[in-house]
Amino acid sequence: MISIWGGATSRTLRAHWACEELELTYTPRLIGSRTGETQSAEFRRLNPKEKIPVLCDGDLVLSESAAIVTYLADTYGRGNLAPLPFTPERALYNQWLSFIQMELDAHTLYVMRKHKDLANLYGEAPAAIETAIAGFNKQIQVVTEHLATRPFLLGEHFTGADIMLTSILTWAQNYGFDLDSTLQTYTAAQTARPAYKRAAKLNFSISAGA
Ligand SMILES: N[C@@H](CCC(=O)N[C@@H](CS)C(=O)NCC(=O)O)C(=O)O
Repeated sequence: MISIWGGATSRTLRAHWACEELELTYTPRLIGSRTGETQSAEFRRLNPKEKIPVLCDGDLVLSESAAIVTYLADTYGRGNLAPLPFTPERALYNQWLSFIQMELDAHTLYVMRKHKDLANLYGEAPAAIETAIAGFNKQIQVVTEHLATRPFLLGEHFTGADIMLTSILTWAQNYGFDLDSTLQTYTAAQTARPAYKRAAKLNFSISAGA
């Protein structure tokens, strides 16, 4: 039996969305960030990092949104939501996932989140925010150019890499980034998917803490 812990954030949405694309039966455990729920003894036993999302599937306990999306794709999609391992396509999938997590999430949007929305916790850092905005604007151009000639990151098929990227693009839109028309069209197409809509409805049915 699969359960997904966490809700209300772009990262937890990724896990719910992968489950919905694969039409899996799963139990959502909708705890929010900064509500104190990630510090409960029960949750800390699953993830001592005190971070969501976390997937439990039988004896497996897995954190990190990209790892969860890829595990679900490999285990239940079997080539459907991620290219098969040991192929060049899989290498490119890995490349996009690393790029998205580092260059579009951790080094840029998450820096803005920490030092703007969560400045009460992490402190004000205007110079870091400025660098993060410039970094995002530079790196996202690579994605724009890539998507100008194909519908999905991996070409003709929707994969977990598109789940990861779309969660970044909607996050960027919420932060006021002016996305180019290629990215707007791409985001509109992915967020129109029935699985996205089901996942977003569930994921955002709770709020994050203040
Ligand atoms: N690299 C991790 C990041 C996870 C993360 O930072 N999650 C935040 C919410 S988006 C969290 O759990 N914060 C804990 C808390 O604030 O209580 C992933 O992609 O899953």
